This record gives sequence, structure tokens and C-alpha cells, in this order.
Amino acid sequence: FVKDPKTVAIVGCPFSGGQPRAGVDQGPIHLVEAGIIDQISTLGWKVHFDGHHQFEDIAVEHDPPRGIVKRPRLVSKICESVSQAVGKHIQNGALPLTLGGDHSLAMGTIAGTLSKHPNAVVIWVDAHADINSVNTTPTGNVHGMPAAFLLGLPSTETVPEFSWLTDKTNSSIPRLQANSIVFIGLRDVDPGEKKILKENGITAFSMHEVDKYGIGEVMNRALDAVNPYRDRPIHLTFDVDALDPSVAPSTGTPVRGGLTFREGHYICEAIAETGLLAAFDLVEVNPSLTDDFDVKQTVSVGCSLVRSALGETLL
Ligand code: EXY
Ligand code: MN
Ligand code: MN
Ligand code: MN
Repeated sequence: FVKDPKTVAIVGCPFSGGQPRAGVDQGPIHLVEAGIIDQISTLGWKVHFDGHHQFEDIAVEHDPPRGIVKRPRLVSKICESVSQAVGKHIQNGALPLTLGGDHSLAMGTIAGTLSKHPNAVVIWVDAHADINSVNTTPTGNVHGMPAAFLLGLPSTETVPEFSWLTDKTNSSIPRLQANSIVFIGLRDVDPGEKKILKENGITAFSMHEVDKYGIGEVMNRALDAVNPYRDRPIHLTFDVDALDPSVAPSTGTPVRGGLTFREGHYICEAIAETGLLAAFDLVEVNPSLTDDFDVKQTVSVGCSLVRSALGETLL
């Protein structure tokens, strides 16, 4: 395990198939145009980027829902190819930085990380738990379900399109274990998701705990829960809607009462401090839902979170 990779490999994913709003596919293009590559270079990292991730579209008429689950073929296909891209970058000793795109992509990125670091843990920063199963999803939008597929929850195996991820008899991707994922920032969790979190004993810190204990203590507890010896690689998957909409307005499912600018950055800094960051996703930046000022603000806070996770603010 490369504890301190010198190269960041950017996986730009202009993808919106896991949810219904157009525009989130433009998130990575805005982040790159805002100068994220130069910013990372300035911190002393090499940056590998050879264009945004290419994938074939599957027309909606060729991709009917599987039960309630929408766009199963398209979402599955891009996630599988993203998982290979992320795995390859890790193999080459780089730290993959995936720019989304909607959060269904986390199935690809986390599967890619687990394929090379089977003992990796996941820190999932989000207003939502993204852990609806096929039986609990109220919408069928896969960006509300990636954690359920990664954990292989019962009912996910009824979507054969995702067998590359969920079928453990023919997979080189270790299943994510419930004690290896922790959520931070939650405040919009469906009743079925609360049940899943409880039944699987998954550690989660909602905004209530952030208010009660402060972000410093929440991060200590989060790391103690999944990484008590601070020896396991960390995959950070950061949904920009975890931040308060006043801080990151340009996103598809904003929820009031979120993380402040500093709380979001503190999470990234605390992970940078461990020296264990193995992969980072920044997702759900949607530049088409708000005015230019809000887009600039959201893109700029996104870049700034990335820099913090890569060590910018540590002395
Ligand atoms: N829980 C709702 C659903 O499953 O449809 C909303 C999910 C929104 C997911 C956002 C991006 O993190
Ligand atoms: Mn390349
Ligand atoms: Mn999410
Ligand atoms: Mn979210």
C-alpha cells in the first residue's frame, strides 16, 4: 500500500444516469475548467489526467427499469468501467480523484478501491445515506442506493445488471463490510434506510451529532469506528450536498441544515492528517440548476475540499 502516493489521477465522470436531473454530468467539466489540476500541482503533486472518462450511452428506450430500479444497464456499465479505471490508477501507485457526476458512481469508485485494497474503509459524507435497497427505494434513482449495492444487501441481487458487483461467486471485488463504512452529515434519511443502518450496525453521524459533539469529536469517533489502529486505507466519498446549501447551492438534492464551510474542510483535513487517503470522490456538483454566482461558489468550494484532503491546510 502506497502510503503517500505522489500522483493524483483524475477520473472525470460526466455522468447523470443515476438520477433524473440534467446538468450533474457537467460538474467535472466545471471543476477542471476552474483549475483544479493546477491547484493540485501547486501543492506538489503530479497530476495525471487524459480527458474525462469515456463511456457509451445506452438510450433510455433500451434501458427499461428493472422493477423499480431506473437505468440499470447504463448505471451498471459506467460503474464497472469506472471501477476498472480506479483500480488501474491504484495499481500504478496513484491516488484516484473521481469528479462526478451523480453519486451512483461510488459503486464504481469504491469497488475499484476494494479490488486493490480489500481492507479499505469508506467515509461517506452526505446529507443522504444512499443506502436504499431495491425493496426500500422510494424513487428507483440509483444515486440513492450505491451503499446498498456495495454492501450486497438482500434484494440487490435481484438486479442482474449489477452482478459484476453483487455476485460473490464470480467477483474479484471484495464486498464492503458494514463495519467498514461510516456516514457523516446525514439529515435526510428515508425510514427504510434508518432500518438498514440499524439492522446492519452501521456507524452514522447525523447533523445532530455534529451539533452535539462538534466536528472534531465526530471525526475522532468516525475514525475510531472504522479504523481504530489507523492502519487501513481510506476511501473518502464526498457528496457536495453534505455542505449547507448556503455553502454549496449547486446540487440536485439540497437539504437545509448542513455542514459549514469549515466543518466540510475539517473532515478532509482530518483524513489528510492520517496519511491514509487512498481515493477521493467529489460528486453531485450540478452547474445547471442555479445562477453563475452559485455555480462559482459551489465549484470553488469543491476544489478547496480536494486541496484540503491533499494536505493544503496542514502546517
Ligand atoms: N433517499 C432518496 C432516494 O433514495 O431517492 C434521495 C436520494 C438522494 C441522493 C443524493 C445524492 O445523495
Ligand atoms: Mn492515462
Ligand atoms: Mn450522495
Ligand atoms: Mn446527497
